[in-house]
Amino acid sequence: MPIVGNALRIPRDRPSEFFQEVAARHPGGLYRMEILDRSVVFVYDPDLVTELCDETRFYKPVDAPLSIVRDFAGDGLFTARGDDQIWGQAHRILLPAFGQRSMKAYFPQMLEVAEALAAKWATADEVDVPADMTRLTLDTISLTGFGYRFRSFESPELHPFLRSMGNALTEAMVRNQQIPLVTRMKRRADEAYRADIARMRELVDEVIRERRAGGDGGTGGAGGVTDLLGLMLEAADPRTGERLPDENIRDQVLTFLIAGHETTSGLLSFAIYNLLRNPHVLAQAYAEVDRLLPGDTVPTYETIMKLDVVPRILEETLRIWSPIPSIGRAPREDTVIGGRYPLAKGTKCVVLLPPLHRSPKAWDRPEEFDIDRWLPENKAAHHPHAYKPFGNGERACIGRQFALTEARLALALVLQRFAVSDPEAYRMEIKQTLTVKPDNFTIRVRPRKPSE
Ligand code: MNH
Repeated sequence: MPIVGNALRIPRDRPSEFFQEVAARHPGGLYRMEILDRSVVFVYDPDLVTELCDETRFYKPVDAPLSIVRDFAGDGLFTARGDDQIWGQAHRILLPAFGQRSMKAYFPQMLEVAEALAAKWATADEVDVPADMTRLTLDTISLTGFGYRFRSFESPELHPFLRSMGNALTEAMVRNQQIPLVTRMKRRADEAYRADIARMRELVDEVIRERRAGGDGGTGGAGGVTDLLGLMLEAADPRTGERLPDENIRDQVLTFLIAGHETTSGLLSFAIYNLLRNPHVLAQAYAEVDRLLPGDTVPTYETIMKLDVVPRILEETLRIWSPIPSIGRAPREDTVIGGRYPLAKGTKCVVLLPPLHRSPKAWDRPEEFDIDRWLPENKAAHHPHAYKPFGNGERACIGRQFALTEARLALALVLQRFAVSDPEAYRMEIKQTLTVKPDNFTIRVRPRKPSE
């Protein structure tokens, strides 16, 4: 259609499933669609994606929807433009907070939050998995990153920050498919959007204020390692010698509060779903946890790093159900991919992760949940660019190790303590904001008896 293109055909609450359905009808591995004033090329053939992942030819463009998310995440790492020097500066300052040594230092705090989840589940019968995984991951990033306690497990309601965040992300998605004139006309929606952004910023200011009032550099709880906020407040960029401006610190804190929890809670929820659908894998996982964490052994960082089945469950979950359904790429110059598809400089390309991760060209029995794909001997034979749950290149996820450490621990603790089941055999319903996760997913949990 004129002006809006195909925008009206794209369902607002599940755009990613729509793009996937179109992909299923176009087995060639790419298609182009006009959306508003943009011409977008969707790509999911592993060999074409390989070309898009070449950093000398393509970059991550910060256009819609990320340019809309900038309304609240500003110049945080996720939404900053790659050629803007603030991105490099923040990236270099924060990188040390994501190394192995930091993960080990955060471990006691990760355990404290995981124990809060286990304590809640010990007295529960039915639990809302995505809601509790959201509590877990939000409390974990805020405690380890900023020394701030949300205490989400103490409240039956999710924290108001999450409501504002959910509203703002939903509005960003709506705006992504709406012409700017309509966005300007919807005054009410705009007021609500601004109010939600203001509420999120208030919380960020409180987090920073608390730290400054406390007077320590963030080396407090984290075993002598400076946490994210400590680094941002104290450290200078090794290259330019400059510190981050206050305004950028606010953008980063909000970015980490969002990026640091939305995806990992989705991963954990999808992982539990996969275990329930695949009882033989669940049995393998119980056997591993009983061997490494018998009885009520308290998990240590070292034990968690010895797990083998649990991390393979997480890797396979990220293949079949990627919490981030797509990443954006654009060519630096006019180019041709696949030897025959011309792309003009700056063309918006979207790598669709679900069809890439299930491409028959790269994966045997792609629909099957098979954790043995991730055995070292099988991994070596994978297509090099058919698995991108953490994105690509220099703009790939900085929090990957953080997420995987946190998720290994949480899943291991759940398996050590609980027999999980879903008597009603949950059927997957996807809820999408910027990320996707299961909706209305409740399960039954029972404390485990030694023989179970
Ligand atoms: Mn994470 C970027 C996926 C957990 C912080 N993350 C990305 C990208 C993907 C991604 C994909 C690249 C997006 C793009 O190309 O536009 N992230 C994940 C997944 C998980 C995850 C699947 C969990 C599972 N991410 C985390 C955690 C944190 C985090 C945990 C923080 C503690 N992620 C980020 C940040 C970026 C990012 C910050 C932006 C990095 C950059 O561009 O410099």
